[in-house]
Amino acid sequence: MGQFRALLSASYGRHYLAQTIQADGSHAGPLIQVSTPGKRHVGAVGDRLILEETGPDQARIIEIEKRKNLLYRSDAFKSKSIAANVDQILVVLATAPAFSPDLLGRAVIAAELDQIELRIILNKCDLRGQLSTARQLLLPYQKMGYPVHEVSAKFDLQSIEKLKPFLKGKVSVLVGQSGMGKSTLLNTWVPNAAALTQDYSMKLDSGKHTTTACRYFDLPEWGRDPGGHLGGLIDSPGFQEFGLAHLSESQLQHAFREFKPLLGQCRFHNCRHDSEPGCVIRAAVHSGEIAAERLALFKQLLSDSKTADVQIQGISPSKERWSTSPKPPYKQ
Ligand SMILES: Nc1nc2c(ncn2[C@@H]2O[C@H](COP(=O)(O)OP(=O)(O)OP(=O)(O)O)[C@@H](O)[C@H]2O)c(=O)[nH]1
Ligand SMILES: [Mg+2]
Ligand SMILES: [Zn+2]
Repeated sequence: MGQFRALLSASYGRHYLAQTIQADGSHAGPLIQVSTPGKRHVGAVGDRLILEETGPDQARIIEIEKRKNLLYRSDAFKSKSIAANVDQILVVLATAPAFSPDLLGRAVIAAELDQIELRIILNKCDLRGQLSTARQLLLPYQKMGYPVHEVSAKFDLQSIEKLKPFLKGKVSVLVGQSGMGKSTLLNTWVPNAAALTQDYSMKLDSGKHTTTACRYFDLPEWGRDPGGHLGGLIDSPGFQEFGLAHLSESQLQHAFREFKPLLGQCRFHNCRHDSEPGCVIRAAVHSGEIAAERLALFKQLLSDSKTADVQIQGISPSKERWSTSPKPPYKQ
């Protein structure tokens, strides 16, 4: 039986669905149920696979091609992949229900770590009442240079159209809390997404887990860039927590974009910007240059990272157990 290349297009836990990669870069044909021999091949949506047919619409993983990045979240105990090989993260927020600034802050750190482009989409701008509060919360991010797009997926199609040029030729992943409008955005950009979503859920464990699965969708032809690359959009389930316990202290220091110009200028080279004298980061917070919430987030992430270390050295087995290939960034 032959081997062929396919895209891992949906995953729920260890259940994967894949689609054949066509010559034009699109993904077509029936959804293939993928089995993973042993624990060797832990995949993520967006992974490119070498598969071997084992039956009608069934195959096993021979190899996961080297990925350029892997977006995942982790706490002290386990990690969950979101997507692999992404070019862009679209953080979807809404005016109402109010979004969590903490989750936004963490998504930004994850993007910075892998140098993945990030855009903030503020959806439901038709709900005018809450708009100014939301804008206020986004100011620090705008100041740091992250693009913010105000849209209404439901009532302002023009605002959605305007984003299309940013999606062309790229693989973008929609992340955000439940109810922010990720799937509504997807359905506006990819008209056949609803049908494909149904197909995914039917084949993925009899549809029980639709809302917890990550799924890949090809963009329509408008999503092709001048070089001929067709963009894609990954819809992810809404989550409340974005654990980044896998980041080391040094990675954390460098993942805060606005800290960068000041790094190395604190009196102590190993300053944690906590209560050390001569801390330039804290001084920047006092002068209003750096938002206080960002320093608070830094301290929180540093403490999460330490807790994870304790778990790893103590009761829990090695981090290796949840690692994927290539390995996620380890602590230094
Ligand atoms: N007023 C308003 N409602 C919207 C807009 N976009 C989406 N909604 C509504 O918000 C609700 C949630 O939208 P979804 O697209 O399912 O949200 P989601 O982010 O995919 O949520 P999960 O799949 O649970 O993570 C739905 O009832 C949508 O109709 C908008 O622009 N304005
Ligand atoms: Mg959704
Ligand atoms: Zn400092």
